Amino acid sequence: MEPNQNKPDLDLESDDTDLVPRRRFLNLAGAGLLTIGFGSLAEGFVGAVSEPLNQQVESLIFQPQKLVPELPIAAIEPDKLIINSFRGTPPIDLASYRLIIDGAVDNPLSLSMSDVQKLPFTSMVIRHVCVEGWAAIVQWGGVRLRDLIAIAKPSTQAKYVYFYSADGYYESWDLDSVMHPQTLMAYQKNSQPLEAANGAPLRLASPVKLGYKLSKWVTRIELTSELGEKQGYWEDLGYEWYAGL
Ligand SMILES: Nc1nc2c(c(=O)[nH]1)N[C@H]1C(S)=C(S)[C@@H](COP(=O)(O)O)O[C@H]1N2
Ligand SMILES: [Mo]
Repeated sequence: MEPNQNKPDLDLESDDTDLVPRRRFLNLAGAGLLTIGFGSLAEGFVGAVSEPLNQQVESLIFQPQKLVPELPIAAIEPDKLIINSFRGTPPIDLASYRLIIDGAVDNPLSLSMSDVQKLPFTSMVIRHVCVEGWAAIVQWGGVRLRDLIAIAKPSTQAKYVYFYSADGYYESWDLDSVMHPQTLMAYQKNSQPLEAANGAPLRLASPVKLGYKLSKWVTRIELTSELGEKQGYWEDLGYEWYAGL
């Protein structure tokens, strides 16, 4: 495919998944970040962007972050992941569902699940740890959050990331942990489509954070320059903010 430099800029509401300027993807692909399924996503791209990512984000992508060892698929413990929801499972209509990425970004996004699923798929088997005293080895499949964030083009002000969920849950994270290569927006659990109770259509999954940081039913990701007074549902009740594993 030849890049088409003459087409107009993005129309995020259109049906043909013009979510990303084409050259951005070529850049990411060149960096080895988007290795699977690249062709199909590139198919629909229009426009061109020549500015580099901001330096902070670029360094988070290119400086290798420490990987948490993953476990074999045979180690999964399907019965051990306890549904832990402060307010039950919110109803979500998949047809109208959108993941919003906004705030301190130059290219705000509104993505359907089919848009999200055009990004490279990643799978990992890790331990989910809840502060309430249980843990479970789980396989999660989905997209790297940093791929989504890179497409949204964080501005230099971006330092923190808020996650808002359909049940009213909210969380905030440091940008490093968000950009960690093992932090996923997951839509698969133990090789099956993610179930509603576990956060479908999209939830956070990461081996670098405790269970309460791993928001289910995420509808909006907001990049910010500061942490507000509200930092997270459990944090605002006294739990630790960083909550690293
Ligand atoms: N939106 C939302 N996300 C959430 C929660 C919640 O109540 N609402 N609970 C958290 C807690 S404390 C844990 S341990 C995990 C549990 O995930 P699971 O229900 O899929 O086992 O989800 C986290 N994410
Ligand atoms: Mo938890």
